[in-house]
Amino acid sequence: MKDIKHFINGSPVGSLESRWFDDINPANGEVIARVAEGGEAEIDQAVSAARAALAGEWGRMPVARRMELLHKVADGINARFEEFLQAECLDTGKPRSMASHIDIPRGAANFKIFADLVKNVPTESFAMDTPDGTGALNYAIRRPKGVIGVISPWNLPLLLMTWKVGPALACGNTVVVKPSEETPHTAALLGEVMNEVGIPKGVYNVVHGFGPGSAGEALTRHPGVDAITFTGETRTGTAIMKACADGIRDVSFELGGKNAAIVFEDADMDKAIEGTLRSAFANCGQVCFGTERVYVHRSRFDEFVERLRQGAEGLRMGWYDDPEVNFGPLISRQHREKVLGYYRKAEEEGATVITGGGVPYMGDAMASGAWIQPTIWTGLPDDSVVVNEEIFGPCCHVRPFDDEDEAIRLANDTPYGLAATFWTESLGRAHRVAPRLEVGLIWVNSWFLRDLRTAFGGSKQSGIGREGGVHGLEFYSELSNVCVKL
Ligand code: NAD
Ligand code: 6OD
Repeated sequence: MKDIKHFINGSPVGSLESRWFDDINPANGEVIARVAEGGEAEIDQAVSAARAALAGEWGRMPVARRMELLHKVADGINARFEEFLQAECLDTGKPRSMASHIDIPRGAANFKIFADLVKNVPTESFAMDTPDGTGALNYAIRRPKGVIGVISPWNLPLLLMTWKVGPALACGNTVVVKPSEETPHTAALLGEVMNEVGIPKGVYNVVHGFGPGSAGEALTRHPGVDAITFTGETRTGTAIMKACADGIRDVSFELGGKNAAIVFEDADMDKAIEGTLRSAFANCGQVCFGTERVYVHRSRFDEFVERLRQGAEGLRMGWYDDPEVNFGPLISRQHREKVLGYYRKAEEEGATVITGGGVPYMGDAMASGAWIQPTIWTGLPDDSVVVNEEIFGPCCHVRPFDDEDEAIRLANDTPYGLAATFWTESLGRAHRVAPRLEVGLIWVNSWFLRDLRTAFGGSKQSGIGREGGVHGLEFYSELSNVCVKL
């Protein structure tokens, strides 16, 4: 059995208290590795290493050299592309077609894009008058914030972890990463790449484990951590924010969503169907900005529901490396129990099940996996639990609307504010509707079309702050003003 260890100060480290947990392939329930569980002691070691690295070679490194090394990290991931791909697919069960187009290439790109960005971002300067007439010059400088704690989820493990590690290192910080307990593999592999390309020891550290009472909580409470960037559930974000109140440490949060799609009467229906199939069912519905509520103009409702049903029933489930497969399992049996609870709840609340609603037959080899059917409902009241709570599974509720104002009101009627997608062929409507949606990410006639230079994050209970492009620099660096009297 393979062991996955922590990565502290450039070396693999086993569990200090002999606590290990299983890494399970959700496609067949098999244990694929034994993972070291960290707690306060391992976090303390990792934070000490990260602080020492800040004060050492990394902290003194010329920016051009730092950026060169980060490019090498991206190249190092790409050089071991197949290994990262296998690791990600085994941890998550996700189809190879998805991981090879999104997870791994974007995971690598996060190092290059943010290195290039940081190198090219200007800071402000202001010449000012002084009473003695000589004047003064103000200019801003950016300094690293320090040791950044990175807590990441399991749905896009490498991508969402490097999405934080890339800009953190580009800004000159060091990191202690707590990857999701469900997907420890690629964070460990990245440690090997860091060593291969010559990133100094202690710059990138990984401690595996769980949240409360384990490595996650220990990281958020450690006084040597200057800020926490977290992607995960809104409830977890609340706990982390409380922990960070001690020491007034900054947080950046990308949290849950209950995202709406709107299909207007003038939509190109082929595109709307194709886009909604992806936004509701890609990655088995485990994408933070995925669609769980669909509002369709009444004149196109029946046509839309029928075509979406056909599309959902055409999805191909199976083992990740089958090129025909485009639908994997949920991340775990435990998560499947949660999602199936919502499937049952939908029926209790009076839903019409258009398709799915249960567990598929996958044959003996995958009988112990976390497989679930893609599911479409109609007919639920607006105040039902299923229409209001984030499920994070392959399911959506479709409801008709009669006019633009009603569609916008329904889309905004949620405590979340992460993403919305709408489909229209009217340019005027596109620009009229977009600013009225109370979310951080708006797609018109597309979904998951993401440029890493753009702002990413949610409003309301979907997050705090924006990462991506130059926006992440506000979190990953400290801006100081220098005033020079002339
Ligand atoms: P989660 O909140 O359960 O776990 C995320 C991470 O936090 C894991 O590493 C976990 O071990 C850790 N954690 C849990 N409790 C903790 C605590 N008290 N202190 C410190 N760390 C703790 O989320 P998940 O189940 O891994 O991911 C699914 C959720 O993530 C969904 O709600 C989804 O919407 C959200 N998500 C949001 C985005 C976004 O960009 N907004 C992206 C992906 C996923
Ligand atoms: O691709 C990205 O930039 C990104 N942040 C994706 C997030 C997906 C959430 O599940």
